[in-house]
Amino acid sequence: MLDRDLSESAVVAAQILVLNGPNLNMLGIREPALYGHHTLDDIREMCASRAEALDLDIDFRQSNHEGELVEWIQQARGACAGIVINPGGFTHTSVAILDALLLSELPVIEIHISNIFRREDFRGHSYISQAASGMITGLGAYGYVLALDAVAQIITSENQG
Ligand code: CA2
Repeated sequence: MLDRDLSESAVVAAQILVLNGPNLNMLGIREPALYGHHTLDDIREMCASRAEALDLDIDFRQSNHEGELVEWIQQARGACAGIVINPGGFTHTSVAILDALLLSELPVIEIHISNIFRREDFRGHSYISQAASGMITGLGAYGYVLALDAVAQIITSENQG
């Protein structure tokens, strides 16, 4: 009985870092035709609700600063089980974020609210994709929910050996 109690209390939900890059704090305020009506707080709530259903903990963050995003990714190594990232404009410019994600050795799902392949040519290239298990693009805020499903699936299959 004691053994069973100990093993049950040792079960801790896996933590997923959900990162948002520059200008995503403006969601719902401007350009709804491109990015929809959801605010970043709405998306945080959608993620929290899905994470609860999936038995995951989420750490949901946004920064306009590349170095801060790099530091958060470095801290996730060893502390988190996976990363969901919408790198915003850094998608198309940042080798530093790519390197941090590769160094993390964590499963990464890249998410974009808009379909980056239906927009300007420069948005069709992502540095981040080199570190990502997969990308969800163009499905609006719902893409974040799908990204959590995907990362949960990857973690489960990793744990099953
Ligand atoms: O579609 C996405 O999620 C993007 O990552 C959004 C980035 C853009 O640079 C990427 O190419 C695709 C831009 C985020 C800017 O967010 C805004 C929110 C409200 C109003 C204006 C911009």
